[in-house]
Amino acid sequence: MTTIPPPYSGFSGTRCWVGEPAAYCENAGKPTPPCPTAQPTTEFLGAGLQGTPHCMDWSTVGVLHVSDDDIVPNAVYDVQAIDCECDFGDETNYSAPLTITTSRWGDLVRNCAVYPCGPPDGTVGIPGDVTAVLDKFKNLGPPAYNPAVIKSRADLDWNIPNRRVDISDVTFCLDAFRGFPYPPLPPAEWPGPNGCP
Ligand SMILES: [Ca+2]
Ligand SMILES: [Ca+2]
Repeated sequence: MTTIPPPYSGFSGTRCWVGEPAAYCENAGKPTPPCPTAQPTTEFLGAGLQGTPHCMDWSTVGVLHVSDDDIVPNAVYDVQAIDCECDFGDETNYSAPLTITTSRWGDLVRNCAVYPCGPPDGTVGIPGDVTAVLDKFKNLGPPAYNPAVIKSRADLDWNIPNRRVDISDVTFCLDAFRGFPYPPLPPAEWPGPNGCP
Protein backbone atom coordinates (compact mmCIF):
# COMPACT_ATOMS: atom_id res chain seq x y z
CA MET A 1 0.00 0.00 0.00
CA THR A 2 2.46 2.58 -1.30
CA THR A 3 0.52 5.84 -1.16
CA ILE A 4 -2.91 5.83 0.45
CA PRO A 5 -4.74 9.20 0.46
CA PRO A 6 -6.42 10.87 3.47
CA PRO A 7 -8.16 10.00 5.71
CA TYR A 8 -6.26 6.67 5.47
CA SER A 9 -2.71 7.97 4.87
CA GLY A 10 -1.50 6.05 7.95
CA PHE A 11 -1.67 2.85 5.89
CA SER A 12 0.87 4.12 3.36
CA GLY A 13 3.93 1.90 3.30
CA THR A 14 2.16 -1.10 4.85
CA ARG A 15 1.74 -4.47 3.19
CA CYS A 16 -0.94 -7.06 2.44
CA TRP A 17 -0.82 -10.45 0.74
CA VAL A 18 -3.14 -11.54 -2.08
CA GLY A 19 -5.42 -14.39 -1.00
CA GLU A 20 -6.44 -17.52 -2.85
CA PRO A 21 -8.11 -16.83 -6.23
CA ALA A 22 -11.72 -17.96 -6.67
CA ALA A 23 -14.29 -17.82 -9.47
CA TYR A 24 -17.01 -15.16 -9.44
CA CYS A 25 -19.97 -14.54 -11.77
CA GLU A 26 -19.87 -11.57 -14.12
CA ASN A 27 -23.68 -11.47 -13.87
CA ALA A 28 -24.64 -8.43 -11.75
CA GLY A 29 -27.05 -10.24 -9.45
CA LYS A 30 -25.05 -13.34 -8.60
CA PRO A 31 -21.70 -13.21 -6.71
CA THR A 32 -20.46 -16.80 -6.91
CA PRO A 33 -20.96 -19.89 -9.10
CA PRO A 34 -23.12 -21.60 -10.15
CA CYS A 35 -23.65 -18.57 -12.40
CA PRO A 36 -26.97 -17.85 -14.16
CA THR A 37 -27.46 -19.20 -17.65
CA ALA A 38 -28.76 -15.77 -18.74
CA GLN A 39 -26.24 -13.23 -20.08
CA PRO A 40 -23.59 -12.55 -19.04
CA THR A 41 -22.57 -16.15 -18.49
CA THR A 42 -18.87 -15.50 -18.02
CA GLU A 43 -16.89 -15.98 -14.83
CA PHE A 44 -13.80 -14.13 -13.66
CA LEU A 45 -11.10 -14.80 -11.09
CA GLY A 46 -11.06 -12.63 -7.99
CA ALA A 47 -9.18 -12.52 -4.69
CA GLY A 48 -9.11 -10.48 -1.50
CA LEU A 49 -6.18 -9.31 0.62
CA GLN A 50 -5.00 -10.95 3.85
CA GLY A 51 -2.33 -10.83 6.52
CA THR A 52 -0.45 -14.00 5.54
CA PRO A 53 0.94 -15.21 2.20
CA HIS A 54 -0.99 -17.62 0.04
CA CYS A 55 1.71 -19.80 -1.53
CA MET A 56 0.93 -21.16 -4.99
CA ASP A 57 2.16 -21.07 -8.58
CA TRP A 58 0.74 -17.64 -9.50
CA SER A 59 2.05 -17.92 -13.08
CA THR A 60 -0.96 -20.11 -13.96
CA VAL A 61 -3.62 -17.62 -12.76
CA GLY A 62 -3.89 -15.12 -15.64
CA VAL A 63 -5.98 -11.98 -15.07
CA LEU A 64 -6.96 -11.61 -11.41
CA HIS A 65 -9.32 -8.95 -10.02
CA VAL A 66 -8.30 -8.05 -6.46
CA SER A 67 -10.82 -6.26 -4.27
CA ASP A 68 -10.71 -5.47 -0.58
CA ASP A 69 -11.40 -2.77 2.01
CA ASP A 70 -7.68 -1.96 1.74
CA ILE A 71 -8.08 -1.04 -1.94
CA VAL A 72 -9.35 2.53 -2.08
CA PRO A 73 -9.69 5.22 -4.78
CA ASN A 74 -6.85 7.56 -5.76
CA ALA A 75 -4.22 5.32 -4.20
CA VAL A 76 -0.94 3.81 -5.40
CA TYR A 77 -0.17 0.12 -4.92
CA ASP A 78 3.00 -1.77 -5.79
CA VAL A 79 2.50 -5.46 -6.55
CA GLN A 80 5.43 -7.81 -6.04
CA ALA A 81 5.92 -11.57 -5.98
CA ILE A 82 8.26 -13.67 -3.87
CA ASP A 83 9.09 -17.35 -3.60
CA CYS A 84 7.62 -18.57 -0.30
CA GLU A 85 10.91 -20.24 0.60
CA CYS A 86 12.75 -16.92 0.54
CA ASP A 87 13.29 -14.46 3.40
CA PHE A 88 10.29 -12.09 3.33
CA GLY A 89 12.34 -9.45 5.11
CA ASP A 90 14.87 -9.11 2.29
CA GLU A 91 13.68 -6.71 -0.41
CA THR A 92 16.13 -8.18 -2.95
CA ASN A 93 14.12 -11.43 -2.89
CA TYR A 94 11.04 -9.73 -4.38
CA SER A 95 10.19 -9.19 -8.05
CA ALA A 96 10.34 -5.67 -9.46
CA PRO A 97 7.14 -3.81 -8.47
CA LEU A 98 4.18 -3.42 -10.79
CA THR A 99 2.76 -0.01 -9.85
CA ILE A 100 -1.04 0.30 -10.02
CA THR A 101 -2.91 3.55 -9.38
CA THR A 102 -6.62 3.26 -8.63
CA SER A 103 -9.06 5.66 -10.30
CA ARG A 104 -10.92 8.41 -8.46
CA TRP A 105 -14.11 7.46 -6.62
CA GLY A 106 -16.91 6.68 -9.08
CA ASP A 107 -14.71 6.92 -12.18
CA LEU A 108 -15.35 3.62 -13.97
CA VAL A 109 -14.93 4.33 -17.69
CA ARG A 110 -13.93 6.96 -20.22
CA ASN A 111 -17.13 7.16 -22.27
CA CYS A 112 -19.49 4.67 -23.79
CA ALA A 113 -20.04 6.20 -27.22
CA VAL A 114 -18.08 3.24 -28.56
CA TYR A 115 -17.95 -0.15 -26.88
CA PRO A 116 -16.04 -1.19 -24.88
CA CYS A 117 -16.13 2.09 -23.00
CA GLY A 118 -12.43 2.51 -22.29
CA PRO A 119 -10.54 2.99 -19.04
CA PRO A 120 -11.29 5.60 -16.34
CA ASP A 121 -10.58 9.16 -17.51
CA GLY A 122 -10.36 11.12 -14.26
CA THR A 123 -13.93 12.44 -14.35
CA VAL A 124 -17.30 11.09 -13.22
CA GLY A 125 -20.09 11.68 -15.73
CA ILE A 126 -23.76 10.73 -16.15
CA PRO A 127 -23.28 9.58 -19.75
CA GLY A 128 -20.32 7.34 -19.15
CA ASP A 129 -19.82 6.28 -15.58
CA VAL A 130 -23.34 6.39 -14.12
CA THR A 131 -24.88 4.99 -17.31
CA ALA A 132 -22.28 2.21 -17.38
CA VAL A 133 -22.96 1.04 -13.82
CA LEU A 134 -26.72 1.25 -14.47
CA ASP A 135 -26.32 -0.86 -17.62
CA LYS A 136 -24.20 -3.30 -15.65
CA PHE A 137 -26.93 -3.49 -12.98
CA LYS A 138 -29.37 -4.41 -15.78
CA ASN A 139 -26.86 -6.86 -17.32
CA LEU A 140 -27.25 -4.83 -20.51
CA GLY A 141 -24.85 -4.64 -23.40
CA PRO A 142 -25.26 -3.61 -27.04
CA PRO A 143 -26.07 -5.20 -29.43
CA ALA A 144 -24.98 -8.71 -28.59
CA TYR A 145 -23.87 -8.85 -24.97
CA ASN A 146 -20.79 -6.68 -24.52
CA PRO A 147 -20.42 -5.18 -21.06
CA ALA A 148 -20.22 -1.42 -20.69
CA VAL A 149 -18.12 -2.03 -17.61
CA ILE A 150 -16.92 -5.17 -15.85
CA LYS A 151 -18.30 -6.06 -12.44
CA SER A 152 -14.92 -5.51 -10.75
CA ARG A 153 -15.05 -1.82 -11.73
CA ALA A 154 -18.75 -1.24 -11.16
CA ASP A 155 -18.83 -2.85 -7.70
CA LEU A 156 -18.44 0.29 -5.54
CA ASP A 157 -20.51 -0.85 -2.58
CA TRP A 158 -19.76 -2.11 0.15
CA ASN A 159 -16.57 -1.35 2.15
CA ILE A 160 -15.44 -4.81 1.02
CA PRO A 161 -17.06 -4.97 -2.45
CA ASN A 162 -19.83 -7.58 -2.36
CA ARG A 163 -19.36 -8.75 -5.97
CA ARG A 164 -22.90 -7.72 -6.83
CA VAL A 165 -23.87 -4.67 -8.88
CA ASP A 166 -27.18 -3.30 -7.66
CA ILE A 167 -28.87 0.05 -6.99
CA SER A 168 -26.42 0.84 -4.14
CA ASP A 169 -23.50 0.81 -6.58
CA VAL A 170 -25.46 3.07 -8.95
CA THR A 171 -26.30 5.47 -6.09
CA PHE A 172 -22.68 5.78 -4.98
CA CYS A 173 -21.59 6.51 -8.56
CA LEU A 174 -24.28 9.19 -8.76
CA ASP A 175 -23.12 10.64 -5.42
CA ALA A 176 -19.55 10.75 -6.78
CA PHE A 177 -20.83 12.64 -9.84
CA ARG A 178 -22.47 15.13 -7.45
CA GLY A 179 -19.07 15.67 -5.82
CA PHE A 180 -19.48 13.60 -2.68
CA PRO A 181 -16.03 12.34 -1.62
CA TYR A 182 -14.73 8.93 -0.63
CA PRO A 183 -15.49 7.39 1.86
CA PRO A 184 -19.20 7.68 1.05
CA LEU A 185 -20.45 7.01 4.58
CA PRO A 186 -19.31 7.78 8.16
CA PRO A 187 -16.78 5.39 9.81
CA ALA A 188 -19.45 3.47 11.74
CA GLU A 189 -20.99 2.43 8.42
CA TRP A 190 -17.86 2.45 6.24
CA PRO A 191 -14.78 1.51 8.28
CA GLY A 192 -12.27 1.84 5.39
CA PRO A 193 -8.96 -0.05 5.30
CA ASN A 194 -7.92 -2.30 8.19
CA GLY A 195 -4.34 -2.97 7.07
CA CYS A 196 -4.84 -6.73 6.59
CA PRO A 197 -4.65 -8.02 10.18
CA1 LIG B 1 -15.20 8.54 -16.17
CA1 LIG C 1 -21.86 -3.93 -4.89
